[in-house]
Amino acid sequence: MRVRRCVRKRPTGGRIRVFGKLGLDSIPLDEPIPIAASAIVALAILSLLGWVWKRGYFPYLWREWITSVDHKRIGVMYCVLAAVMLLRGFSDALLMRSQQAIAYGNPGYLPPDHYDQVFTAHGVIMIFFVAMPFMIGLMNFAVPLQLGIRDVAFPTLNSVSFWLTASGALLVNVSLVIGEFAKTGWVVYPPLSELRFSPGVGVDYYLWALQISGVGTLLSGVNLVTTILKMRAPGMGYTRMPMFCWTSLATNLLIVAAFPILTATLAMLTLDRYLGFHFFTNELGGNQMMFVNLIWAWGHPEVYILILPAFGIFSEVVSTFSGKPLFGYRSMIVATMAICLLAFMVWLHHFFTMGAGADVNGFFGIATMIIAVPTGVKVFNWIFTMFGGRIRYTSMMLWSVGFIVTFVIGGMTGVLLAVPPADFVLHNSLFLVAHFHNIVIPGVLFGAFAGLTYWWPKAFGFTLDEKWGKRSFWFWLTGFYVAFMPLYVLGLMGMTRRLGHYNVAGWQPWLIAAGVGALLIACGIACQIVMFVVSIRNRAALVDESGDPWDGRTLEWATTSPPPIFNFAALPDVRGEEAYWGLKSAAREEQRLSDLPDYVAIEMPKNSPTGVVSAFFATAMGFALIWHIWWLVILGFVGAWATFVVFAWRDETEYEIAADEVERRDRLRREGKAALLGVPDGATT
Ligand code: HEM
Ligand SMILES: [Cu+2]
Repeated sequence: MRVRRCVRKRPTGGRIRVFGKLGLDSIPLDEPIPIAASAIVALAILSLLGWVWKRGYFPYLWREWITSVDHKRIGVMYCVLAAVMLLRGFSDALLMRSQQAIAYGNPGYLPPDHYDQVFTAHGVIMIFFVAMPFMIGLMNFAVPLQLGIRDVAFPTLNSVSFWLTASGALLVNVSLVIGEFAKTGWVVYPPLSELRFSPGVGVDYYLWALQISGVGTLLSGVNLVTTILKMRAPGMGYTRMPMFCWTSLATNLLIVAAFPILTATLAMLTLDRYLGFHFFTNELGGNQMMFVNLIWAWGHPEVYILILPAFGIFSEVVSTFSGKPLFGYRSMIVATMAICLLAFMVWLHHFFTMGAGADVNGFFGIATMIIAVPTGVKVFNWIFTMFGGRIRYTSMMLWSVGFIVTFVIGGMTGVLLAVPPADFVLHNSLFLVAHFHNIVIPGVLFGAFAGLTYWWPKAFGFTLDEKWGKRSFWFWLTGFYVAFMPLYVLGLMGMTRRLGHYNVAGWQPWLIAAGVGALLIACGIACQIVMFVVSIRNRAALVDESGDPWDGRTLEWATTSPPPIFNFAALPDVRGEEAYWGLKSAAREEQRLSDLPDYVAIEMPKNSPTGVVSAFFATAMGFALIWHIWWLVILGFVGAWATFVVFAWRDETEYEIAADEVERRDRLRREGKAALLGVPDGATT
């Protein structure tokens, strides 16, 4: 995200350039903002690394986290990645909000070249490296626990997926210092993104960052679909799965179906840019509308890939904190699968103005509106779950109620945009920008925050500070309204999106208001940082001994907090919906815990550096492809491939945890449960 002159191929006079297009002039030493920003970031990273090194934490991090194939650890790392990238994506948002607040009748402080990179980077980072890793991380963490199993289907592959995602995020951040990022908007429409109009490396950073992380996403989709279809605890039929597992299944089916489209589309644009193909050029048979069709054939399902897991989280939270089973569980499943199917039938609403004609537009407009039906079913189910319940207004419940109210507004403006004649007026305006933030902020971010707070004690053994959590919620909620409601007005006033400066006096007050909203959101983020610090400091007081701090209903609360590496000493025997609630009720009624199982040794997968090492090579390969450093491309590719093969060849991929140890851990768990439920300790009987 920085200003660059076009990097044109220079005649090399017959010399071979060892570093491709890369040279000292690729680093923008003459531009203070990116250089200062990256210097600060580099300093922070170096001091963090220095601290880790000095304290001797490196071996621990390597052994327990970086090479871990444990789904819980990988889930946590995804969330850390998402949280860090949220800070980056939000800084971009602050840059845009402050620029637009002042840039009436003057150029503001960000030159156009720079501004264009900022909005592109913001969109890309928020979608691919904040929303996606939050959702994939939470699914990774919670789904195997909820299913009552020990890990995902392919644990090592899971680690590969994570590290490839991290590799993509790294490449996007490298573009801040070396070269430039795309200036095309986050869906890189040709012909603007073709070599002719974007000759720099910005679009290439975009292409390779998304291809590498996209492979990771596809693999994790395959992994989770397999896990959910094949690996549930005994007795856990499909209609006994927690709602979060259902929405995760739908999400991962969408990933498996949609991400290959993205891969193919970006590959074709890559061929255009690297080898002079003409898939999407204006001349020689190319068709740019083909790109627009394809990218949205992925892009619309992507919206549901992000939102469905959040729907699942809200379902768990609303039911738990209303003290009731989820209302209309089966209708919720039908609604989820209906959304999953409809997600593939509406993509054309992203380009009603293409000129497909009234009939086609009418069809896609109506198909889009139909999605409101299953979504409405869900909203009513959440409300009916709360109705008559004993509601505990924890911060998680606040995020959920804030979501329901706000999301309904965003949904309605979406139905409005689905009316083709209305879209002809509003498309490409700030009305659209307001609409989709009105969906993704409550729908995805609030869901992620609710999920983080909900499962944090499961991951770390202590709860998060509620006072700071609630403060953060109120700042985020009010900040959202102040930042985005003005954009609806601005859209209706005719302000188009992606404007770096403007000369309509009437717009400025609304843009200043939007800037104030962004500052309120910044306070919300600050409260979250305080929340983490305060909670970690007070962890002794916030400790969760029972493994079940929220009086939960699903199986993740049956094990300890944090769970042992194998999650469950014996796989739970599921006898109905809400498996853990059933176990708890039975224990209370019979005044005893379930019988002691026969403890046997458990085999768990060994940690593996496959993920991190192959992602290291993949990053090198991506960087080399961006800069045309062909020897490094080959080295990176061979390295990644060889790593994969060498580690796949290992004979011993599992280790054993002795039955004694399993028993010891489980007796501790039973003591906690006995104390929680007020029944005599089953371990002694
Ligand atoms: C947290 C507060 C956020 C603020 C203040 C914010 C602000 C903005 C602004 C000012 C723009 C440019 C609008 C224009 O075209 O003039 C924008 C664009 C965008 N934002 Fe956000 N945003 C936020 C969060 C998010 C989140 C959470 C996501 C997605 C998960 C997101 C996705 C996007 C996308 C895709 C674009 C379009 C980029 C493009 O035009 O290519 N934003 N945002
Ligand atoms: Cu759409």
